[in-house]
Amino acid sequence: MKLFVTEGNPHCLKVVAALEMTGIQCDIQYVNHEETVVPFLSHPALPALLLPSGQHLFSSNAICRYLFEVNGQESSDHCNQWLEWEATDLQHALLQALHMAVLQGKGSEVSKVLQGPLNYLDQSLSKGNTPYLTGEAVSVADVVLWAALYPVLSDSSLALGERNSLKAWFDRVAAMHSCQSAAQKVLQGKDLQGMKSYLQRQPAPQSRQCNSNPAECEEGERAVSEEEMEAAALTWGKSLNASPLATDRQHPILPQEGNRNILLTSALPYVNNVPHLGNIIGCVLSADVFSRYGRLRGWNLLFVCGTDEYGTATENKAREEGLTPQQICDKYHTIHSSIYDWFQIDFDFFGRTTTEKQTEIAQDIFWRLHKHGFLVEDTVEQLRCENCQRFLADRFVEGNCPHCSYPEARGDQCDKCGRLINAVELREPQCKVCKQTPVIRSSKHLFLDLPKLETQLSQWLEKSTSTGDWTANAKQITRSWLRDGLKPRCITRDLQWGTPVPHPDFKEKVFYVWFDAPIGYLSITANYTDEWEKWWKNPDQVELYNFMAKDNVPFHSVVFPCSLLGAQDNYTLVSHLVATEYLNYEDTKFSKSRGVGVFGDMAKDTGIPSDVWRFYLLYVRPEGQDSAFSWADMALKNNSELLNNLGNFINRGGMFVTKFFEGYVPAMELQQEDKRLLALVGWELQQYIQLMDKVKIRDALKHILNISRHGNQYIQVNEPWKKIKGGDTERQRAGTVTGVSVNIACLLSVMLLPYMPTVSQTIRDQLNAPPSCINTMLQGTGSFVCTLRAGHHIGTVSPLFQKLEVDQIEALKKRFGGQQPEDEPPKKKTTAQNAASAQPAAVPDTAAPAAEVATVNGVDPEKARQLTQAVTEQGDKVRALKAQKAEKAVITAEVAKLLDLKKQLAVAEGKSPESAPQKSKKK
Ligand code: B3M
Ligand code: ZN
Repeated sequence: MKLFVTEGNPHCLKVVAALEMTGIQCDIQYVNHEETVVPFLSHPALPALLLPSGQHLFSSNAICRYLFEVNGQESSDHCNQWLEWEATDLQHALLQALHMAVLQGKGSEVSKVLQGPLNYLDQSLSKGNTPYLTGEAVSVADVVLWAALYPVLSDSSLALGERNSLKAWFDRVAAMHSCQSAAQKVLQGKDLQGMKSYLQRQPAPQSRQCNSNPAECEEGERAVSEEEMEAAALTWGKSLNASPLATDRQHPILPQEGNRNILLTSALPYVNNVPHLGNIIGCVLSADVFSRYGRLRGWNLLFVCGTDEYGTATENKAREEGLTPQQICDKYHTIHSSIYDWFQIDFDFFGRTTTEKQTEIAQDIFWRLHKHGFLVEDTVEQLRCENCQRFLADRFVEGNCPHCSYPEARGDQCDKCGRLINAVELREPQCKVCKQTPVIRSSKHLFLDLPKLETQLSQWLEKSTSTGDWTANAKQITRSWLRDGLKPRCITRDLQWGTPVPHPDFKEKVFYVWFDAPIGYLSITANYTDEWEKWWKNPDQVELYNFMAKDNVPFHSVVFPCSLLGAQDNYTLVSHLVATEYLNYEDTKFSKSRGVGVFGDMAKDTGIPSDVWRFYLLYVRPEGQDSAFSWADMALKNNSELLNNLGNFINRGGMFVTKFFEGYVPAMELQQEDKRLLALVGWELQQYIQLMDKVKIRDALKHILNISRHGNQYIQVNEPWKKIKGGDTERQRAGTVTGVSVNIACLLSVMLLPYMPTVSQTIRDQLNAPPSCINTMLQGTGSFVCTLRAGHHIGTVSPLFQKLEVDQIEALKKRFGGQQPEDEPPKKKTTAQNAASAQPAAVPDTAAPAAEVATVNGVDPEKARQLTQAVTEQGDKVRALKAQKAEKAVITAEVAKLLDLKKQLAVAEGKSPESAPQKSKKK
């Protein structure tokens, strides 16, 4: 038997403790978090126990039970019941608690999540009145529960409170030698932080009620102290910054002494493909959000990107389309540019790699490496496809990975285990184009001597990763590269389409794309400004952020830095390496060849605004874990978060000013309740800034939505539409609530700017907000200041978002799903059709045109709209009641009303398609 465990994983603590306690003979092997031990699981599941039969157990409680059974201690029903409770109730709360404490720095709030299960356990122990959970002797249940609770109960900083029976039991189990030794082995004496890397790999836990019914989900209000309230009120009264942020950029942007100078790159997209949503969120969109944010923070920032144009893939595409490689590059460079334009990616410069500057700089780096002795010559065996008459570089050969046996490994890298591969090492190689088996031929090549640079690299990495914001995956991938030991990397290729190798002995060759492409960052900057070296040879004054998807990490953290270190010209190396995980499409992968997924050029044909696309992609940004784009979810988030939450709140504030106060912001007299809200909002703003500074873009977005949720609740509780009809005091109260609300709306517009630039501007236009509101609120740690003072005249208010209808989403899903390409080809709209479709969300040429949605199935759109509004309001009411800790019966009654409204709404908008015959447009 063999037990596979990993450090810092609380489930591994259970099994190691069980092993120690039972004394069963079994090898323990420590593996890293990412390693997949159980062959048929697509995700690593640790711990895992390899049984003598060759099978695996991979549920920690099952492993513990098995070990006890082997030891002759069959688990009783009572025992099994505890194991069940642990796996369901306790684990859920624990994961949430650990997530809060370790990843969100909210240790003080952990007791809220844990008090339920801890009380239950304490009471059960005190009732049972036995030393152990199931009786007089220790059982597997004790070991499992003890290990599960160990991380939180042994950390006094969490202040979980005293529970006598629980404490006595816990200390009793903890005192056993086997438990102590297990804790030492798995957690290595580290505190909760030792579990960080494990937790970062877990899906973010959701609070339980929210899963099923967000409207009734009680967020668990944060407790606000008197001091916080007073501080918030003080901040609120501060004056606006005198000088608005200089928003027009003066090109060329160059580093300025004494400023925070940020050079920001997004991985250079391959020119030969239309990027899909996953590519867009991984690189350009994430980088865009951060650069917009950075500019708001007043950093001196340059954002460059461009198309990566050389290499076999381009040659191949040219062959496919009957064009020259240059023509392919020109054509697709334009396509890329227009896609990024549509997505409002605000590059300072979007260049390309096939330029003279590229040749100049790449060859210079090459000669420097040569001069300093970091290039070595070697003869290599290469795969050549005799059928296609060419050497099969990198991506044009596929086979079984020599390391992990993944069957679709490419010639340069395996997507499964992430390791680099030499094409000739692939088992059962195949030419990707013609599927023939290639032959091996030898030819002389140049190699970058990575082993010789390894010490220098490690020293630099040590510093960069500890001072900079490297994402966990970036650090982990880099670490595993170094751990495997560096090998020389071939930097030349037998191709035509590339930067020529200037060395006379290698005249026929070009540089390997991955040697060449990152130099593109430099050459693109050089095409932007002649003073490019002020950015790229200025490590003391420039911070470099690289944005990319995780498969690009090793080239940016190991190979390219080695090129620059070896070239010895005082280059600026990456300070912050920000890598996303993968975005899937529904429950599969994006695939151009299968026609699955939404590609950049199609997004605009959906009629869904660019800002909404941005919002949803950022909402599901694969930050810390893979995520998926889902149409249904996009519709849900649009309708619930954008329309009902954010849009609704902003619109209500503005409408009250317009309707009740003739468009002038009323006088505000803050009461305790208002100050409490200011404190809550201020806290969310601070969280947003902290997260954004650390490039946690998706997490930060949630705090924007929290603010409008607080705002909606505040309006709901205070009912300004009623108070405005009352006496003086009441009217004044309506004024304060309205004034505070529009000011929150203004703050929201600022926070939204990086995510939804158009909507953000629209809000400020509607509120007629002063430009200086932007930098006033985003300065330092953030301050929520009253920027729309009493007497300020706002503009015309109108709704910000549109509902996405079920049928419309279904139609889009069909169109992009790739399931029925024969019967539903994604036809191209003609210009005339485009112009004719007045409905922005119309899809005029598919089976279920969205423009018809409003009139089919006898749906009464007006009724549906009213009901949607009613559901929102009722939801807010329920939440408000819960927040006020109203009587249970009252809450239950209101929840029943809410459910009923929802039912009515469902009827009003969504008769199932099979029950209702499709009517034609003309009735
Ligand atoms: N073109 C790969 C990619 O788009 C590559 C990135 C180059 S960054 C210098 O995934
Ligand atoms: Zn071939």
